[in-house]
Amino acid sequence: MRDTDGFTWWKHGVIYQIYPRSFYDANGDGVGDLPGITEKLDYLSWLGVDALWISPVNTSPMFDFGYDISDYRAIDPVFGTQEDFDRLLAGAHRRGIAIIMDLVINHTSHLHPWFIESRSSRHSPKRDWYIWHDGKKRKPPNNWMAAFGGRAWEWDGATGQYYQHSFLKEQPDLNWRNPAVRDAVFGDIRYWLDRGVDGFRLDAVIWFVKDDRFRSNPCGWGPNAPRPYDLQKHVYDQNRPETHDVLRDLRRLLDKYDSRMMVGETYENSPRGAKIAASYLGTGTDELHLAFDFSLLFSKYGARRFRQCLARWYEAVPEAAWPSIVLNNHDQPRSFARWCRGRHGTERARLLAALLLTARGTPFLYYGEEIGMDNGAVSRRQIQDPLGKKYWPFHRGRDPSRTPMQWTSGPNAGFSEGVPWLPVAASYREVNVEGQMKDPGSLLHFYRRLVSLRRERAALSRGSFRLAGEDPDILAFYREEGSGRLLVALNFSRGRRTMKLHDFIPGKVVLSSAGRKAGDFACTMELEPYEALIVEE
Ligand code: TEU
Repeated sequence: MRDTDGFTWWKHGVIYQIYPRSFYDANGDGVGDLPGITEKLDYLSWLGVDALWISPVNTSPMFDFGYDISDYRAIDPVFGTQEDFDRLLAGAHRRGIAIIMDLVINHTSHLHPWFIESRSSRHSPKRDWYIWHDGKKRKPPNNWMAAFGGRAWEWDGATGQYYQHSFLKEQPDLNWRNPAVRDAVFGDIRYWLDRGVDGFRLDAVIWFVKDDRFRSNPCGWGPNAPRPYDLQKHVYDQNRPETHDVLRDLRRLLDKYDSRMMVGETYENSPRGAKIAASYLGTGTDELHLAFDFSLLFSKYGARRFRQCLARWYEAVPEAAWPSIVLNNHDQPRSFARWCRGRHGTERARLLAALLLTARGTPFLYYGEEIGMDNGAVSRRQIQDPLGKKYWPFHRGRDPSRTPMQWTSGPNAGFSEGVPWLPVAASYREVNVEGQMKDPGSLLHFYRRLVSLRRERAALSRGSFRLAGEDPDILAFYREEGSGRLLVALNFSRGRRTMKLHDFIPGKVVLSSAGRKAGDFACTMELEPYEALIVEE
């Protein structure tokens, strides 16, 4: 891709996540598709993003909406054809945009031919491609739970053994200790690399390898306790050391190609998140290219908390590696719903935009974040997500952050001419791309300005990072590269605040969310309520 002097696309560019079912529906069946993404490439290029991560589009029976793959080499007909994929790839590359596929290899669908063969008999040559185990006195082999509810073990009456699944029972876990599994999956990965795909987002990395002695987990108290899954410490079914071997092998495979990358979903919802994510970066050059620390995403709102998240994350990332920054994805409530509802919502959203796009690390934007999309309301009848179906009303599932992209104020928010697979969120009349494109003062234009600033100022995309001050309401930091030094100051309070900085040198405004003109002089650091200010010294 567009690697030029000092610019590596996955380090210095901006990555945009698309949930393909919900982005744009080109054929009117109510489900977003690949031709829909291709149609919107001009929009994405106008926004200025450097890469798209597209949630899974491979053939799938859709028990988990694509996170259960039954053919790694094929495109599911609901999203289009192989040719549609090639057209998208070519169209993106023409515009200098890289394509990152979602690689779901912790598990397959239970309808993948490998699993069908594996479960056909205890003597099947593919038996050991999955994790089979005898029961203990008619009970599951150990106490492992599935992240999506119930036991991690499903009884197979026909062959008299249990198989293990970290998520749904329709998502049996592959046995990554088996070299034949590596060879087969690596073959499928090579297939996409040879077709020109630029990178992969690796699903569920921390679950790849399980304890070889199948020891039961000790009791514990996790983030969503008393959900049974969080009543144990996941010592033996997560973050096993051998997972690093798999990543090192994968890295060697990718390194045989030019400028390809992989970013791992290194999930953890605890203060250990940064350390765990960073551990999968290996030495910085031998495992993942990028990992996700979800601490910001799970954090409460506020300068102090966000500062602590950044500090921990940067401290954990190895010297030779590179951080990423993320506030949203398809599994969690939208940042707008978490932090920006009510008065001053848009101002708060601007602060988040500035944080995402000026901190050090590759920013990941989630579709709709750039216009301030809120969670949608999804009634019980409309629920699609298996998690919501299972846990309603305690957990309403992940549908609210997956509602259709809001393109216009017209029918179905301009997403589809059919009946959308999920209802559009009520905010679409006021919050949509068409309206915001016409308004230079909109959130969308603010994002676009920030994205282009990163390209103009190497200090923002590549520069060093140093926290400035300890103010409880203001998150401020210096970004420095060569002779360019920028001060970024984000006022998270609803009041006017003056920053005390012993080493502040008055400078020119580069960007302000509170109406100051670029080029004006900032001689004191008095910040308006919720102001994001970038000053060049
Ligand atoms: O997610 C794994 C994961 O950690 C989350 O599922 C998380 O535990 C859950 O969403 C909390 O609500 C990945 C994908 O991102 C997710 O969409 C898939 O459903 C899952 O793997 C299974 O493939």
